Amino acid sequence: MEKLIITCAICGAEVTKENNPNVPYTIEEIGREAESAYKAGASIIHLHVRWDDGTPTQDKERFRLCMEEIRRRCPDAIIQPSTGGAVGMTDEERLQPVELLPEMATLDCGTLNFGGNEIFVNTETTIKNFAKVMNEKGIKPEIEVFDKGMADLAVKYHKQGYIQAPMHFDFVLGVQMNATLRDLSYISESIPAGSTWTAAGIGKHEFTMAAAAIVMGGHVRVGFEDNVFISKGKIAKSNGELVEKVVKLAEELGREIATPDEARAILGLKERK
Ligand code: KMH
Ligand code: ZN
Repeated sequence: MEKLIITCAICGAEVTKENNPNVPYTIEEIGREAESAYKAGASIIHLHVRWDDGTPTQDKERFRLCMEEIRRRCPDAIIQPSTGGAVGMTDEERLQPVELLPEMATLDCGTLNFGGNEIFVNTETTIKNFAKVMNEKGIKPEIEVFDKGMADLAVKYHKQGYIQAPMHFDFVLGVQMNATLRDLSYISESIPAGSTWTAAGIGKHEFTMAAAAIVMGGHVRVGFEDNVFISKGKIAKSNGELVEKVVKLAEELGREIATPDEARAILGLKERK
């Protein structure tokens, strides 16, 4: 089986210091959490940024400063900014970090309920425009999939020329689709051969979905964006602690961890200059 790529979603846009005091807001805190994940074995840092008071932002300059801080501490990590941002942001706001030409960025492939009155809107026009811009800039999309229909839409847009192969999917389980082995098997078998995928189990599902992905040949995402607990009722000290737990699972299950450059090769990213 190919080596395991661990992505760490260190911050997100929704989780707060009230949920876990170690959730990063400042540039220094973002750097600290990225470094903890990287040192533990994460090769990809999925990045949202905040203002110092915790408000989520897609501000390009804030992203630039956070990415510089991450590169200083984790020189070869793959930085993957979010273009999802937070619910209610405009497309223009959300797209700002792609101007910094990261190696990857997220591409959310459908609209979904996001709890309460919140709807995370991704129309066909939005998705195709984001895909086109990323393609023009040579940025590999990580296709964010919250249910099976979104995977189908991504394949349709691929066939229409908007998303290039090999496609890389992130299956987010526990927001809209259930976090079960049946769901993960069904969705991971529904994508084109030659694609890669990672599983992000939300909340209490983080480590069960991680274990499943490890044995199924997928990759794993963990991090405060998805879950703030290291075990039932116990707050994680850092994102690194969550990554360490995945590394231990992978060791037990006989799967080696990919370095960032090995992750680049698996994902078909260009080599670092
Ligand atoms: N915060 C969500 C509204 C992404 O990073 O692309 C969107 C999200 C997905 O987190
Ligand atoms: Zn995100």
